[in-house]
Amino acid sequence: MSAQILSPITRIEGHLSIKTEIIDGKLANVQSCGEMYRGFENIMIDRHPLDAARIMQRICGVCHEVHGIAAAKALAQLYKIELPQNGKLMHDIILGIHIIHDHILHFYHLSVPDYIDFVALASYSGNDPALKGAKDWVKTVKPALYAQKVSGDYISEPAIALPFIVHYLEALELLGLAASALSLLGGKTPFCHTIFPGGVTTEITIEKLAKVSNIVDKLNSFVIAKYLPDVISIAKLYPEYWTIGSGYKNAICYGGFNSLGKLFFASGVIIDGNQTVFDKNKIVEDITHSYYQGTTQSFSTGETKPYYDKSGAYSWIKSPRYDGHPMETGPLSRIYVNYARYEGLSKIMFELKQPKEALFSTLGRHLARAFESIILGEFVQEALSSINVNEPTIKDIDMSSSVSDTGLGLSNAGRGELLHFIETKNGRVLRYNCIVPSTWNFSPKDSAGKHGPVEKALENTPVRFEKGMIEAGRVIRSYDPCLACSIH
Ligand code: NFE
Repeated sequence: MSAQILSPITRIEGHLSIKTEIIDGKLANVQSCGEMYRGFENIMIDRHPLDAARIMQRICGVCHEVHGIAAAKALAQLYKIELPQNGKLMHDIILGIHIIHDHILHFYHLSVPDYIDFVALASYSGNDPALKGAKDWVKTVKPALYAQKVSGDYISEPAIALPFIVHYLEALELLGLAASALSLLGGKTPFCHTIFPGGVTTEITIEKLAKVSNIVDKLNSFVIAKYLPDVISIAKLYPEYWTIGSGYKNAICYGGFNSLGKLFFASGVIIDGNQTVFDKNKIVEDITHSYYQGTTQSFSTGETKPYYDKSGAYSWIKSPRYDGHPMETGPLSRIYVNYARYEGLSKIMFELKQPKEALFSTLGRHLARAFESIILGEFVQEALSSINVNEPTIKDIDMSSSVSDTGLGLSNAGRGELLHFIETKNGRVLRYNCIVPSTWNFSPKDSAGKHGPVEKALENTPVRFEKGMIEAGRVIRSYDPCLACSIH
């Protein structure tokens, strides 16, 4: 069959199109195309380094805090400062709440509509005010929501579908609460303005901590009682997705959430099933098929020079590679690298009759995300109770320092591992580089002709419905794509 373009890919952040063929009923020759140029790294050039913690948050309206914190880490190294314990805890707490928020949003609002038919609402005749309200709203204000979806094997039996829709609505309320917790700690959200290299400028009081802890309790209860069981239900309803969307089975984790002084995420790398030690110097950005001048560059010397007419290029996303390998990153990569420590997860996999390796799949990514939400929820509560309100939350920086040096921030984000690198000369930025989770996942081919991770995961996906849109959509959205971030 001739090439076709799946576009727009909806319910994601930013602009992604997928070029593919369907050969023998399967997707083939897949290309992941990031469709716009942004240039945030170039915006930083010649600015004051501290601008990074503000400006780089604007890369994304979804994961703003994570860029603020990764920038803060790079700047802390640049200025050679050690954060006070409260500062370290606050960065991890903000990051943790943000990631739980993102995971709930991703599952209920961006992914459940791939599996559950919201038309089930039309047959609802009960008295639940939320469902009645949703039914009336959809019918009178947004009837298109009933009609506009790609063809597929959705579940529409009310007994199965309605609980998902109830949780979808509950999750909307919780996202508002999570955002208010982030505002209490971050000054506002999106774009928390209290995040600084030395910690946070937030005034911390017992009352504030209690309010945040109360919200985190609600998030944790929802995640344990509804989110995880709902993911398991989807897994039982669509077991074929344990093998669809597997990808390379390579994973990268930078480690993180160490502010409590004990191991949370250890760093590590899985290549072809073998675990090895993570070495940041093995990360490069290949730009052979990206619209930029050049071929391959190190994260510490590379540049971002747009070149739209470049022969062979098909995406504005670069291709990060680790020791030459395309790597998947995300909750799955963090959980997989640390799997030996998660008895609870191996029990779930045992009950689902799936081997650990099956986590590399469309369903595995959802399960890893739900599981990560549970362990991060526990972490955040412990971190909140470890804050000493009588101690400082920030270490000051000499803003007039004309530093000439480099700083590297290796951090975590909802969609995977995040790197910010800064180089300065006489107190001004010479070079800024970000390697972002969705850049790893949605990268185009490299100079060796190896597909990016999502391209690889889509290859051979069986197609039963129109253009393969629903099958491709499920695989793509299991990565929780953010194209705004991946291009930055
Ligand atoms: Ni725009 Fe982001 C996260 C970062 S992208 S959402 O999480 O960094 O992958």
